[in-house]
Amino acid sequence: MIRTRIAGALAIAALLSGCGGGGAKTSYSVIMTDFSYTPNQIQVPAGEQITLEISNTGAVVHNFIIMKAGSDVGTDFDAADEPNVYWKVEVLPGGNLQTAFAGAAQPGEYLIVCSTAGHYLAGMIGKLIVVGE
Ligand SMILES: [Cu+2]
Repeated sequence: MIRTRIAGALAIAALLSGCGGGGAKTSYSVIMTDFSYTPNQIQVPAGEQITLEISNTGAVVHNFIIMKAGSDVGTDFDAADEPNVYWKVEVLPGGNLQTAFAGAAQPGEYLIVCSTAGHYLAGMIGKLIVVGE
């Protein structure tokens, strides 16, 4: 009887952990404020459609920008960084929207930044972690 219960618990644990990249999810709620992302790190499975609900509780416009693999923004985000943007969404103060993007097929870490002048410097930085199967 006890043995059966342990086996059952293990089976449930295996179901909850799913397969591949524990902690990776395909949908997130992200809150942007002056000047941070919560959470500031999201983990997604490679090659999946990712849905985001993004709200801006700050006083100014914020962006959620995913930079291309290996791209940095230097000292602050400027026009030279535009070609390295993989995906971008802008949310007005008090705004809230639901959106989706195609998760990168290539596992790795991608920089998330806000392009409003000075926000990167103020620490408005996040990380997208794409994990393989
Ligand atoms: Cu910002």
